[in-house]
Amino acid sequence: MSDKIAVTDVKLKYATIQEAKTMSGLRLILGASTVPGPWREACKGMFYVKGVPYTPVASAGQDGSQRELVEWTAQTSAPVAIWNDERPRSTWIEQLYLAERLQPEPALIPANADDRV
Ligand SMILES: N[C@@H](CCC(=O)N[C@@H](CS)C(=O)NCC(=O)O)C(=O)O
Repeated sequence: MSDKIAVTDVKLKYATIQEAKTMSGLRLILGASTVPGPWREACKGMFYVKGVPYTPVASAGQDGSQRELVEWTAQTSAPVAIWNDERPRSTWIEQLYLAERLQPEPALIPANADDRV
């Protein structure tokens, strides 16, 4: 086993942004990097615990740039969650509320506001 992480070690099969635009359901635009980014892993984790399936989508476009990401989501960060034809959600709080709406159980936001801090 090599002590280096290679691009081929990434196990997720990523759709392109072009392909993802023709799909329905949940698509998560993720940085297709071998290093596990905290925002990406947290976003994947939220939908994993909810049991909501998603299509991973590579944030870099066909030409390796962010052009297609910006055209679709009007910003440059990842992850971005897109549910059906709703607007792209590029911040963690929007992604959390989307996860809660799509699958309320198990709840990730405590019902009692005092328990949220
Ligand atoms: N937009 C996210 C933050 C995600 C974030 O900062 N992601 C990093 C990579 S893990 C990124 O895309 N940075 C590049 C950029 O913001 O243009 C949020 O507000 O929850």
